Amino acid sequence: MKPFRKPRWQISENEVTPEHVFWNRRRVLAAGGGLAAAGALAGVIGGRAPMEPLPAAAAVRPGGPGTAMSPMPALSPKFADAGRAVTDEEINSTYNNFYEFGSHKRISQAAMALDTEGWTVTIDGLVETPFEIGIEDLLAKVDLEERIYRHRCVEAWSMVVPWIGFPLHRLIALAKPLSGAKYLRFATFHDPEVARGQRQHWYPWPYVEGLTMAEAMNDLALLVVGAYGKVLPQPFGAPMRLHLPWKYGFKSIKSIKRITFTDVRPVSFWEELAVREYGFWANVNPAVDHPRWSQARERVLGTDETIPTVLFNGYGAEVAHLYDGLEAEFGDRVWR
Ligand SMILES: Nc1nc2c(c(=O)[nH]1)N[C@H]1C(S)=C(S)[C@@H](COP(=O)(O)O)O[C@H]1N2
Ligand SMILES: [Mo]
Repeated sequence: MKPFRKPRWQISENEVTPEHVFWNRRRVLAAGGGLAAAGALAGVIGGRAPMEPLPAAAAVRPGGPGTAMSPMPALSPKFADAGRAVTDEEINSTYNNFYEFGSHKRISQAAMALDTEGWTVTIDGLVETPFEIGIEDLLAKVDLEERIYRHRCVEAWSMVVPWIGFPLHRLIALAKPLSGAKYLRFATFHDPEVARGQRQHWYPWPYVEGLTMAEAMNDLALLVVGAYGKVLPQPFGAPMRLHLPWKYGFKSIKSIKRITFTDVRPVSFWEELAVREYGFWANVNPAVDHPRWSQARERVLGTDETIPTVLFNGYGAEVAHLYDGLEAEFGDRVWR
């Protein structure tokens, strides 16, 4: 996914806080006990003057990204087995697409700079009443479950991930969309100070993705807040991302800040960059090649294997009906 050459002046990743420093800060906070102690430490370590009052959210957040999910949600019987081995966590967390932090795979350290404390998501557009909600408050309104999903990137590699999350239709129920709402538009943050990839101004930041209402209501569409038994770590798209296992990976937007219900089909980040190569539907289909490479097979991360790619990434029984008759209107666009 590289329509542009990386310029020579691109900032190197090692200017960002090393991972071990970050994790130590989290551990100190967790061990700090009382809120006052945690607050004082956060003030000092975070570089804030000790006198300055801390925002409440920073002091009371029980577990930051990467801490154990507690209580651990139950494994969904329907998605307990993806038919292939779960990808090793270490491999998965050091091979990521997260262009906000660089247009390459080794963004995991840089992404640690993303501060998710006090993170809110705005729900707006064609809904009864627009609102902004904190992640903790949102999680108090839904039931979490663990689901093991296959993931197929448009770049012809794949992995298997034990996600923790809740169906997107639960959030849609909370949002109470109006009858005119036909699409959901998802957008991430825009903070070039922290996300240095966003200084690459030729990209159309923020990252945007979209779904039809019918796709979003499908039970497979998962809002993800954890992985591998942990609160979702930053490289995976903390604090909340989408996962759509039947579509190419770029549809599964990370670090969501805003969900807008609309009657206009959203134009996604990749569609805007290269409309011939990446479109709105992007359903996995081994028979329709990317303009620059075959989609017939996929490289399985963590193994030496390539395996045949399967229509809808093997989730056709759940989602194929959503696309009945669509090829007549959109042709191959349904598949990229
Ligand atoms: N915000 C944002 N979301 C994103 C991306 C991105 O660059 N930015 N990359 C996408 C792509 S191409 C893929 S394959 C998956 C990768 O998810 P992973 O890093 O957890 O494997 O995230 C998707 N979501
Ligand atoms: Mo991807």
